[in-house]
Amino acid sequence: MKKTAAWLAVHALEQLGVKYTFGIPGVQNTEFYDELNKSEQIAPVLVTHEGSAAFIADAVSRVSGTVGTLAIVPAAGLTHAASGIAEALLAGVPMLVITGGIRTDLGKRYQLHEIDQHAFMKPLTKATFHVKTHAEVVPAIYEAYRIATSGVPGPVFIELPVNLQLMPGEAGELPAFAPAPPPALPAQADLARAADLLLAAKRPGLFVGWGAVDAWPQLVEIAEFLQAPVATTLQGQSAFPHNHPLHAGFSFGPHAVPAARNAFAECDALLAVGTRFAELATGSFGAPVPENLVHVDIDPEVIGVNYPAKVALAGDAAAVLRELTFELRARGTARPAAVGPQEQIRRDKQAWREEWYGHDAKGRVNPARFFDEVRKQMPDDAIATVDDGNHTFLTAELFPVHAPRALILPTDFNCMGYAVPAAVGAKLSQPQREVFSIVGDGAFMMTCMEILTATKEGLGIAYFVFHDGELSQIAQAQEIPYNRKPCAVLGSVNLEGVATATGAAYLRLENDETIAATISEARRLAATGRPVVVDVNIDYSKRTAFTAGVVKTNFKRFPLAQRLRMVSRALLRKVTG
Ligand SMILES: Cc1ncc(C[n+]2csc(CCOP(=O)(O)OP(=O)(O)O)c2C)c(N)n1
Ligand SMILES: [Mg+2]
Repeated sequence: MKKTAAWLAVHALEQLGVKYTFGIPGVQNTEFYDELNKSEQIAPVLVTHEGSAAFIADAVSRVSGTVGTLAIVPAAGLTHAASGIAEALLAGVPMLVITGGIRTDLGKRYQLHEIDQHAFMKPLTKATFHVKTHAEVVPAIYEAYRIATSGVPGPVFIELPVNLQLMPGEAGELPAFAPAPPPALPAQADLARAADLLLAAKRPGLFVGWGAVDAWPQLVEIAEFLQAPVATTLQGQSAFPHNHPLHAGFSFGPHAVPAARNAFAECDALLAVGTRFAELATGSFGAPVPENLVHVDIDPEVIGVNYPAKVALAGDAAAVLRELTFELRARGTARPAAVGPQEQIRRDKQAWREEWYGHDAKGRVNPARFFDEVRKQMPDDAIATVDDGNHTFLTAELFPVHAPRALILPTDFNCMGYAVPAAVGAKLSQPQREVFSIVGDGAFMMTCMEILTATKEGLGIAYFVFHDGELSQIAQAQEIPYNRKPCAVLGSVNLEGVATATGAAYLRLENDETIAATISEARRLAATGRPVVVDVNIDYSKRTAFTAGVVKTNFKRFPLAQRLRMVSRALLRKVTG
């Protein structure tokens, strides 16, 4: 069969169930765009910046389980998109990155957008494909999809040279898509050892990451069987229901909220599922991980890297947990709730709430009152996209997540600018669900023009911008050691102007009095299919447990001489102003 590579690529994407591509056309992919435009299944969506396109595609993958796809120009589009591609790589999020490519039939150098894209993409993707013939197009895209979705999912890059897109060539018989086989289960003996170890523990605990996000029922069953408290990673917040009596909080240890700190204080065996024990998840490696560690992950390479595991269980989270539950049940009956930490967790959570409610927000918006009202009004399955900053940890400590994949955010790559475009991807792929963002003013400025895409697509998204005028997460880290905060105070941005420029509605949330009415008005406006910018006069004067704890963990780790140097510099600056 003679076809162009543009036709073949669209055919392959259709077979894979792709519904949208995100990007900006250029001379080396207009043919691809023309075929996308012809497709009845796929809608190519124009963005304002390819960096946003990658965050949008990431969100599509995270909330829908399908694979977000980029259609971008080589080199310039790809370097713009790189931040979102890297975020997806470190977050284990599948993505297809398709660029045009320079001509392979001219024998000329210094073509437009000519760089070695594959060298550039190598550390940011799981694999790269440079298609050289028409017959390779469909198999390459199928293989890219299999790689993107199997093991730890991640982005895969495909370059389609413009000459192949333009001119038809012999593609041969088109193959049918065959998915990758499911991963193997761990050995029965290892499952048995894990069960014995967990049952022998007095205070077993569960620590769950994004890798366990599709294993809710299995996690709930094991947690209840063992009466074990459950802490999540930052990315894995939606891997366990926060309204379950065994949910303790984000992470555990000195940087966690009191419920999680106390529930894990005497933890003598940990079942960790779908987490790599990365820096953010562990509060800069301050979490007291017990020696008796059962580590479940789809990637055997991550098991035991930061903390040695007594039992390594490689495999899919839900499947491994099903087998493990079977082993546990074979050894006896579930522990009664009365012996577990439920009552302590309930009391600690309530006291934490009261402490926050007692905090004087000085005429601004109290974060706890704000998040409680959001939770009260939003349906359980509403999707929150969050960015990176102080607002991230406030959300993690104060906003209860009630559905799997219902809260997404940048974590290990930790790229600001995620939340605004991610909400576009979330709402496009889940139009029946409410979508809102919690975004810092600094992060908002990075990608706020993408609201235009939301307006153009008729996407009702409530953007709650925490407007404190600072890069607060960094300013807080500067204040104590340096007694000054260079480059962390933002220029005063007119958010109403941004809303007007992008076609969004605008609301100001001034203080605690109007929280309920403003959130409800934002939801009403969003329901009309229009984005809304809510300018939140947030109070940041109370530190998060995370920031306070991580500062201590890192400080304690310094050698004495360095600690003294830092303290004396801070004191000197305090005295001398
Ligand atoms: C692309 C990028 N640049 C810089 C940083 C460093 N950084 C992390 S949090 C933060 C502050 C974010 O400020 P804002 O969005 O206003 O949120 P706030 O902390 O005020 O809630 C900065 C600068 C980053 N993570 N990503
Ligand atoms: Mg800020």
